[in-house]
Amino acid sequence: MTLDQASIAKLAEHIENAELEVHDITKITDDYPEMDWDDAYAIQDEIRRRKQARGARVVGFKAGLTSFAKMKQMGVETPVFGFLMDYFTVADGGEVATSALIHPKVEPEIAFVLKHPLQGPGCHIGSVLAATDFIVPAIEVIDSRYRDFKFDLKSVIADNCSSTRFVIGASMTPLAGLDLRTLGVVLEKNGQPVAIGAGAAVLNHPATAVAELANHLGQRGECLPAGAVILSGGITEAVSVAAGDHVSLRIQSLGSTSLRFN
Ligand code: OOG
Ligand code: MG
Repeated sequence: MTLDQASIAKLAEHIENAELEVHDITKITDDYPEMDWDDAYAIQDEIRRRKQARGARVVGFKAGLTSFAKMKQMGVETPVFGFLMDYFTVADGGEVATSALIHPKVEPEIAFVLKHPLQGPGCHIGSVLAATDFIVPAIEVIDSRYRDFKFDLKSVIADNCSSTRFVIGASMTPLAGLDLRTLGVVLEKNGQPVAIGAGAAVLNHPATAVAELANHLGQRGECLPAGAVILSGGITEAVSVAAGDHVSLRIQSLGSTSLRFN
């Protein structure tokens, strides 16, 4: 850690205000170039604490920057981890108000729901497969608070990895008999396919991203709880959206989900 508690609290407030007041900010490493990974996650934790103090609940966790397409798009090379709050949830087929967002993008993901909690360190793909109850298709809406969606890893971690909304499909698919690596993924905007991929794009198998997330949480004395939504990371690059857009995701064998931006 290089930052004191007062600076962490100040930066958390600064970033969270950008979310709540819907305006962009310059990346925080411009002003705090010496900050380290622990500082970045401490700021993210403080944003989570602020939301919980206002009565919001954590409903899930996410891994991000887990596919080569996303790493290339954002110019980074390591996964990052964040949390999902109750008010990020959009009903399947529901609406998202663009007036509450800065410059939203959507990305196709496979979401996991566990039947047993996963406690790292030491989780691997097998632990994740054994603990998984079912998987569902998910569209994550991301909205970096940083100007022009430009950031480095420490800045994006502090900003809870650009998290803002997500929708999941309503059919629960068990893993038995599925090879997640070869599941085809088609994201459509206004009826046109805009991003196409397969599960293997995420670290060769999306369950690997969930294992890394559990190990990350484990280092911090937390676990991945049963029943929570776990986003394993964008399979393709993220696609910009605007008011009026309808976005739908179809994943082979998993069904579909959609949302509309108003
Ligand atoms: C960071 C969030 C990345 C994913 O699935 O890769 C993410 C960003 O690209 O703004 O959620
Ligand atoms: Mg994502």
